[in-house]
Amino acid sequence: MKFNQLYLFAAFLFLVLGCQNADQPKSDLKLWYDKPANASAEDDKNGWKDDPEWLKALPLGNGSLGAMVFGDVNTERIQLNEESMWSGSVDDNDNPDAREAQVEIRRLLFEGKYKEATQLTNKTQVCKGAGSGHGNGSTVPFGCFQTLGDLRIDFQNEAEYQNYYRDLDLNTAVASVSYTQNDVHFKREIFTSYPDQVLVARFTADKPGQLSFSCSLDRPEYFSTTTEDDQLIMSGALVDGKGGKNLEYMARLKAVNRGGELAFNNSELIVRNADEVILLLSASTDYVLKYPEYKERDYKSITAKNIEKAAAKSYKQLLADHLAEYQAYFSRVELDLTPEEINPVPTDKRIAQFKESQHDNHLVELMFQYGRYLLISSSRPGCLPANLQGVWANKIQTPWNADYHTDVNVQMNYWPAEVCNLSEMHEPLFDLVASLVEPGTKTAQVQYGNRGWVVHPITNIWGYTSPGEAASWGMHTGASAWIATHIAEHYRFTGDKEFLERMYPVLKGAIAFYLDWLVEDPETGKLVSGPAVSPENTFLAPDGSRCQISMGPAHDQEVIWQLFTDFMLASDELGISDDFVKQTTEARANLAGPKIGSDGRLMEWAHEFPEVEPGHRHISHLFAVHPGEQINLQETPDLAAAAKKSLDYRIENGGGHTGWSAAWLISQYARLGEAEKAEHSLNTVLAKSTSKNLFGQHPPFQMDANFGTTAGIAEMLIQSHAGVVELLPALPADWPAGKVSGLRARGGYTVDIVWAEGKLTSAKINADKDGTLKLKYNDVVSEKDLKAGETFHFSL
Ligand code: FUC
Repeated sequence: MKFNQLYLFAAFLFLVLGCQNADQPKSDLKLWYDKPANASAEDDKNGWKDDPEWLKALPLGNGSLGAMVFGDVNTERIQLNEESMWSGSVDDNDNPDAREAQVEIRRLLFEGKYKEATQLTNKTQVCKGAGSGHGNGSTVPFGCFQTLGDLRIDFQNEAEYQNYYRDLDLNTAVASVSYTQNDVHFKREIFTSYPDQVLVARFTADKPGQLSFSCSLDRPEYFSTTTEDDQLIMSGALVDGKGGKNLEYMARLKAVNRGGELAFNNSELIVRNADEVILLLSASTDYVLKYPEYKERDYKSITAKNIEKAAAKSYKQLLADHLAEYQAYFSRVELDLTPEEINPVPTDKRIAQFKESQHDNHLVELMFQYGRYLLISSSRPGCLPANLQGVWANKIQTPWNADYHTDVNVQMNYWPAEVCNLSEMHEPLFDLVASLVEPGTKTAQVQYGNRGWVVHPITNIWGYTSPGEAASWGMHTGASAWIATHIAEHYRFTGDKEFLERMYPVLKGAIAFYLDWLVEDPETGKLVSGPAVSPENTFLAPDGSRCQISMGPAHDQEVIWQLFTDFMLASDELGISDDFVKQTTEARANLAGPKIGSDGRLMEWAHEFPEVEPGHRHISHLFAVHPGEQINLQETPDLAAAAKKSLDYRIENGGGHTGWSAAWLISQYARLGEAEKAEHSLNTVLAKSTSKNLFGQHPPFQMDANFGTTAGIAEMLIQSHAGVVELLPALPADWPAGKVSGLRARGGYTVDIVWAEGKLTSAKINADKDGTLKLKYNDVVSEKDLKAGETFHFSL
């Protein structure tokens, strides 16, 4: 059969099969490659530079266990993570000198003496001790999220191989590798199971007795291996940053073979001539701090029990239980941008081609779902939240310690959680916030003599809440307000009153801090926050000096406004109207609000200062546009127009140059109804800040860009922050037809949308509870009373 006949026949097949699979999950949600990642490449364990081969490996995760599969043929490498694998320890970094100097700093700032104030702030307000070690904290108490180690599988075989293929299927969260060698077809399937808390790797061949390999476990430091009960065990302890050891960990590997035999020595598990092998790996640590249910964690027996339980199941059962749990989350949302064709090249080539073409709608679908996949894989209920690298890190000194940066990064990680129908994945963030109340209360007291609790721009698994070690970024006092705004957001989407009641004291504690922190600006009489920074940004003071510290930076004013608004909503929903609520309401009314500068842009600081870096990556003074609600097209058109001017100016001056920053711009422009500009920022992330395995890039690798991109795409298709559910608020011309199902809207709605020729054709809106739906498309707003469970079919 000649090529074009073959091609026509294939197309015909695709058509028939395509149609048959109309209601099947989209089977093309795969990252795939025709070459392995090189498992023998050395990683730079302490350098911030990315390791190129690691960024070709494929990520798996069950929330606490992370794995990167290289798919190499003769030596496979599965790089491993366990979410609590942190060096460091609980430490006191609160600075008792801060309180006294505060009044003086504020006086200097109100008098416009920014240089003197910045100097005094650097002297008296920053944390005591090493803080985060300027992002290199692996050997100081702050610590660092590190690799658990590597599972290396050596096949002692150098023969040529053909038909190589590897992929990660987002529908199943299974990575697979296959190739032919010496006329034998080999296959590997690997996944991390949440129900069974193990990594599962199955090795098969299409001829009997072909599987022979040795397995070893290692890491760059502080480990030993042994064998016990026919299992290979790696264990050790990490440094506490005070000259001793703290966190203890263990990884345990078991092989279940069919045919052939197993052998052991102290550092290897050896398989000979097996027909099939299932490797099971479990890992745990003695970390308890953030796990409310644990006082003591017997990590050794946890690993043993997980292995025992998993080994009692067949591979089929292990896979079925994994799929049932994983797909219950993943399959809730589908996006179809009706791509003309799916570019039939490996994913790394597609991302390279996108740099030129800037057009690949299926790649946009893939990136959208990949963000959902990564959130499910790095943030399951009961686990620690996704950190700067989700749950994946191959180093000892990970950039910025892979901590939780609270001046945009950890918040961005959770922007997709609600709108992309993964509300349960938000829970680890709330556990983190709740766990910061106790140390944050001490910081509020020691640093500022204030009630309530406070955190600054960085935290870790040891409860760090002190400022950072430099004023320029460390004095972000708006961080606790920002992270606490996720509480009301979760409530707006879920209507979960029990959750709101449980988190109300946490909200109230955050408010209490700001009611004590805010002071009246002698010039305006308005309440302002400070000394504070506009995260990590620098201005030129009237005397020409480069400063960061001021009173009333727009960002702080906006996040505090949002927090007060959230608290007023929560109090109203819970029927609480006490004096404290009254004080909060009055304080909100008296807050200094957003202002428009003489150039028509939204002001970043309370005064018009020339910017040192007009294209700065942070756009913190636009928090009120996104993710906040204080500025929006409907209620504050002038401020929205000024915000758009600020965004355009940022981009004209090189803004959006980090993955997360460009990802944020997608949502910002979408909120301002700027579809083409939102898409342009999306294309910037894909073209400039995306690795071969589609991991986001700061550079180095940083996962917030993935989560911000997924949330940005959703923000282009649906919005509900301004009291209406708006359909297709920022639909670019490049997406003329498509459909999306399962997105969520505030008020408790699940929404499906279909469009063609750039216009809405129909929508289905299902209501969680009784209420009045306000639906907006273009400028038309329609209202509909719906009962709980009722679905409203809307069409034009
Ligand atoms: C903040 C950002 C950086 C980086 C770091 C993790 O400091 O300003 O760009 O994302 O967090």
